[in-house]
Amino acid sequence: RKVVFSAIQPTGIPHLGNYLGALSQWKRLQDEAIKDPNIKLYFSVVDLHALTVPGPKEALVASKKQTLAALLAIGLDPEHCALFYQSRIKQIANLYWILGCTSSMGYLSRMTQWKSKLKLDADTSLEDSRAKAALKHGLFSYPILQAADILIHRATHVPVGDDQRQHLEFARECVTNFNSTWKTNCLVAPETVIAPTKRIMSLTNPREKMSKSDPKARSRIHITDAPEEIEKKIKGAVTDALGNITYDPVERPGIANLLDILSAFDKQGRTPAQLAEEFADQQAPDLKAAVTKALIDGLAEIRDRYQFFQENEKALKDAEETGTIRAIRSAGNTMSMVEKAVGIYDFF
Ligand code: AQP
Repeated sequence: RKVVFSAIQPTGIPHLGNYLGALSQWKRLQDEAIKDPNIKLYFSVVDLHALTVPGPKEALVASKKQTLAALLAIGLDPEHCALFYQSRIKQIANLYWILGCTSSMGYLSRMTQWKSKLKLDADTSLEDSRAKAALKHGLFSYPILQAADILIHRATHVPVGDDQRQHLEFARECVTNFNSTWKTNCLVAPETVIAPTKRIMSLTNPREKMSKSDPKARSRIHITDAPEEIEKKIKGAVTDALGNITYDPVERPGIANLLDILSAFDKQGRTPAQLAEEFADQQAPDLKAAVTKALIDGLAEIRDRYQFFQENEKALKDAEETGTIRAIRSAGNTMSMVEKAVGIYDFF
């Protein structure tokens, strides 16, 4: 039995990093699951997580729709995987609370993402009580919510980017704490599956990862960008003045990023280093032209399908409904076991 869970935040249309680092792997897993009925897939749009950075509710509603349409556009099929909004699975919040009762504050305080947030605020003003008040509990405890997302389906495999490694370790810690406290084995420790593709970097600052929340729209390629947008963004991508093409992610991150992208879309499956050799006598504009063409061709089908799903709300609703029913069934089974284990299942 292989149960796969993975998730994406509805914080905007997915970009090339989300696609190459996560979503394309989801599609590959679906291809496997079609051949093997022992593989079950749960892919969630985690809208409760998005609330850790509050924004206008209209923006969240729009982003949820865009994200779901993008998942369908890349070829995920509700017949073969459960696609659903996190907030529709009410059992997740129940499990979140129960896990929280056996989670260590110390462990949560040591999470890199929390520490970097603390440091950021400490740099602003250590003594400023307003800065401390601005730190929200949701940001501190969201690894528990993430653990609940995974454990509610008794997932065995969780494909994620490298930045999520520590949170997966925490989810396994939740399983150990829960199972040993309640003398049960009903929760399953998930395995972390790190995406094979490297991190895709920002086009405007290739030392930072490409991100949905970067205020510079030019820093990322959305998987739904029109050919002209792709051309403009790649033309403006920051490279260097060293001339010729070599693959050196440390010294030449901008060029290396373009080679990584080209390699990911290369029909012949050439590595970034092999592509660098092919382009050895050429210049950055030649490489950029090749990347632009590869992206326009490689994303064309996704763009068309996205348009279709954006305009067909019924198709979106049907897909989400099918996934939600499946996810609620799976979550309900786990929660019955969990409630029995802790003693809140029976009326008397
Ligand atoms: N640049 C990236 N390269 C490779 N993989 C990436 N992922 C994100 N950025 C890159 C992977 O995409 C999956 C879904 O990400 P998410 O939306 O849940 O959150 P994130 O990692 O925080 O992504 P963003 O784009 O940076 O969003 P914002 O700006 O909203 O925080 C994850 O598996 C992630 O590793």
